[in-house]
Amino acid sequence: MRLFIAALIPESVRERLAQARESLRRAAPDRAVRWVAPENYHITLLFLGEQDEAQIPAILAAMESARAGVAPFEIAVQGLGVFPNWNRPNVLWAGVSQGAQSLAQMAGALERALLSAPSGKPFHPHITLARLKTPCRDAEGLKKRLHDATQRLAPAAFGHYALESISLMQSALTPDGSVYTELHRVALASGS
Ligand code: 2AM
Repeated sequence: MRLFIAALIPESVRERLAQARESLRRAAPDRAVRWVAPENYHITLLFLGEQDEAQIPAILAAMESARAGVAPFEIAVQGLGVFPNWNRPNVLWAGVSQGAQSLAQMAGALERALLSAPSGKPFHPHITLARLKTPCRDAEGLKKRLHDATQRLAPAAFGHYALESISLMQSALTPDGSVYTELHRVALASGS
């Protein structure tokens, strides 16, 4: 089974992101842009990839230890950008302007506990809104339309919420795209 650990997003933030998605989609209605369905929005803490079901207890234990000492904290979702950069946009994302440090602390602890070879890549908490297939026809035009549309949405504040748990998620690949299911939820350590 294909697994990842994520911080989920409440309905209020999801709705505001979905509104932005619609205005971006109108600005760049290209087939080269694969829009993520709003019900799938999340912040990935660690992608685990294909895992045996027998690994789940060890993964839950790592989640328990990563949340130790992390009380529920505020996450503000704000800003739009692309990975790796506007010359070669592959992923269009919404960013995190508050709470990034606590997310990074948990992501680091999960990576140390669960990956034999840490990626070494810096952790950039984000919500993927779309994936771009480039090169595509009129790639320059697409980049410009998307760039201008994201600039128009600035400062692009999508709301904030208290993160109270982290979730073990399963990703099933289907012809219609990925379907995510929450398998387990681990509460943050309230009061510590
Ligand atoms: P992304 O949002 O930046 O694309 C489920 O696939 C989640 O795991 C996605 O949010 C995805 O991040 C993240 N992820 C990280 N590395 C991945 C990989 N190698 N393959 C698929 N998803 C990955």
